[in-house]
Amino acid sequence: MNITKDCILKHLRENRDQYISSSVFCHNSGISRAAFWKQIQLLRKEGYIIDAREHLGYRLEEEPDRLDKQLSEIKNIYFYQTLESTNITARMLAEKNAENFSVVIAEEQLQGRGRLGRSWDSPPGKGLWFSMILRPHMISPTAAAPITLVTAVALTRFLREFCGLPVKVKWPNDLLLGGKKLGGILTELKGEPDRVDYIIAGIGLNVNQKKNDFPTQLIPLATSLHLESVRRFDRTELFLSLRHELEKAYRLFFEAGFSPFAKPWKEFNTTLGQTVTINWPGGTICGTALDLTAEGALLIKDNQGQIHQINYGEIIT
Ligand code: BT5
Repeated sequence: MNITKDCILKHLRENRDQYISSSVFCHNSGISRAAFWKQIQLLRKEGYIIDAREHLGYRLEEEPDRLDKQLSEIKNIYFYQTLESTNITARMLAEKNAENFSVVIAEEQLQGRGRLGRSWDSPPGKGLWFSMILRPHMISPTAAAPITLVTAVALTRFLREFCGLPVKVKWPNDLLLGGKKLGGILTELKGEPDRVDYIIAGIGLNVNQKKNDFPTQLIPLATSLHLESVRRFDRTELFLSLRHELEKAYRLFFEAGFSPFAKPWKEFNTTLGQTVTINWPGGTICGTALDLTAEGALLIKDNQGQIHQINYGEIIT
């Protein structure tokens, strides 16, 4: 605990609408100007926006958004400040028999992962980065394959209904808003050929980022709920609602299969009807995305008129 920093923060908070004089504060508290300045820098590093004006002093403009620490008191929620990747920690916990529907959430990921070795930008205080552990009873990996689409439907439906935003899904794992990437899903599975041991459903959702919070190369590609709505979202509340919706969707999927999700997926998707190039385990295929089967496979009609059923893969154009 840093008492000097906490005292400065308290003083800034108590005088939120005005500038505080560093010389008066230093005189009253007996700390040096250099120490004061160092603590201001530390607070800024933690995400506090503090304006400094010559002759006026310092004013607190914005506090960092933090996930509520009380999350860690909720059963089956594993809350961390910083992790390499919530999917990695979830897998470790799954190996140690963590319960079905346990969730690992981190304020920040240092090596957030996308698919195929790509990375996922996961700064603190801006988004939701979490992974749910699923332990379906007696289901084969093939039957579990549409879990990414189920996740996309549950997230999209919730964001549409409760945030009023026209979120869309791009096969198989992208959430789009205003044509840019709002979120992504990374599903990993451990099992035998005939039986799933556990599934890790990793979800990354951009929530309160402003444009310049994204790395330069992502600015033209990525968006957040805030950027598309000008609202700021309470990430703790959003996370708890999403967790509830996801759990409900997974229960239905493991009970009834993919068919209840096919209709909403078709309603939300941007893929059907498009000419696409897809990399899949059978190679690369160009054609038109015709339909989604009741089992969640994508039907592609290639340029020779042959129809292919694709369960896994990725659209490259
Ligand atoms: C994904 O991969 O979209 C899956 C992302 C899953 C992230 C979650 S966070 C919690 C859990 N723990 C993890 O370690 N991961 C999961 P993919 O389709 O491969 O997309 C990756 C590409 O998206 C990158 O190559 C970038 O171009 C772009 N990207 C990276 N970070 C982004 C962000 N924050 N917002 C939008 N696009 C991003």
